[in-house]
Amino acid sequence: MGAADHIEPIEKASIDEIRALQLVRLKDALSRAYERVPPYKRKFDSAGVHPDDLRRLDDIVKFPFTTKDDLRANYPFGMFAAPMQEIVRIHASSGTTGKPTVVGYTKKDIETWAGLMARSIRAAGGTSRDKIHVAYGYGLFTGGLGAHYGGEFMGAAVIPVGGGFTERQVQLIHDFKPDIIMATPSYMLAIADEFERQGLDAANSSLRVGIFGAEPWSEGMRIEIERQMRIDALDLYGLSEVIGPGVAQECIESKDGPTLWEDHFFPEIIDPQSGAPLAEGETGELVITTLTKEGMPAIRYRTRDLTALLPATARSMRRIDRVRGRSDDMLIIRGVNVFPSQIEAVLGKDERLSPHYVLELRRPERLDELDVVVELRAAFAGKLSGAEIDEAGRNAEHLIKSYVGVTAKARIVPPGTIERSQGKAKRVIDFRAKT
Ligand code: DLL
Repeated sequence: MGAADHIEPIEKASIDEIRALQLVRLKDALSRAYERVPPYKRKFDSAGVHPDDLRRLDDIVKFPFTTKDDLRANYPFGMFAAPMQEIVRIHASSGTTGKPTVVGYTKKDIETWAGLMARSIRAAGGTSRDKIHVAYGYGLFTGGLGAHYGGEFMGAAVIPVGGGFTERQVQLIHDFKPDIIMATPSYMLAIADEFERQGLDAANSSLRVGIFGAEPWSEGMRIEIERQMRIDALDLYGLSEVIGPGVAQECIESKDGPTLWEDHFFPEIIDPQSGAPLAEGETGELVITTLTKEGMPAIRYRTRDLTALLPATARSMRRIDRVRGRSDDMLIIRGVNVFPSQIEAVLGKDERLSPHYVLELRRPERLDELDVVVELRAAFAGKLSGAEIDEAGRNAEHLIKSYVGVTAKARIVPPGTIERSQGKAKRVIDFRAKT
């Protein structure tokens, strides 16, 4: 094993050492933002705070939050803290509405990111001897290039396939025999189905590990992917505004939620309504401050992702709970808060139902109606009578009512009916008239 295959000392450092490093870096990050990014200076000044007011890590709460709206208001480059001459890469994430959010990286940022992605791949069980099939999209999206640079940084052989062309994905896995695959979890399922369609046994592929993220996925989906592909499936978290993938990664030895790389990111959990800090273990909105980013630091960036901070296990750094969804993905159906991933989790309890589903929302009169459209699992196709399929539908409705608390109508459809995603899956189709 080469040096690149070993855990970095900081991953196992004492808590005191990590907190001391965070404090030094946080002071730097605040000063950099204040001195170089006019929108940060304005926000700090109007909140009456100065970077010197941070003496302890807890003092972070005195500083104002940053939101996606701040990034949009300063589109495209107004939040950059380095002159364009020092910027070597620009990424952007397309929002569902309005302008994309733009992020810039210096040379050092790209190295930091590659190092963090290498660390993440290693935490998932990867080594420099591995071949890594990257099926995340390349381009403005951070998934493909983030995975790519991380894999190369650690000395693995990267196969930059990108998203889409599912038939070819299977052919390349079959011929090149990669050890690791990196994709969105929903796209992994589409690839698994394609193996079957081509008459190939997915469980006997060369793959050993899958590193999945960029969208919420459930424990049931993990079991499904691990069973179909016979691999270890690990959770990778990140967002472009903060760096991209590689903010947090689940460790293969514990498989208990992503470890957040605290030497580069300072996490907080807040109540999404009041903004008040929440204690470890409580679920709320994840807020991240970048500790080392040069090109575009993020100070108390509100991710909108709902999760909890959990105690350290496989490393010295804290973990986050599986991100179940974003506050803006939450559906309110007749007053009940519902995340698509909750529905996904309960559908997984019926072996007749596949993990391919979509939620349809309608408002025929005054009340919202939720239709859960879910595919029958291929193994049951053609084997169940109409009455048995009806029964599976009623069971899905019952599970949703008892576990999620909403009344839904389930529609069981044949395998292959629901459009497959090649990146982030679209789980909700909203037919309600916009008012
Ligand atoms: O999705 C970065 C990424 C690429 C992460 C590849 C992991 C793997 P964005 O396009 O900016 O960046 O979207 C970020 O995706 O705020 C979450 O809502 C969601 N997300 C990312 N990873 C996970 C995950 C990339 N593991 C947004 N579980 C984030 C749940 C995730 N949601």
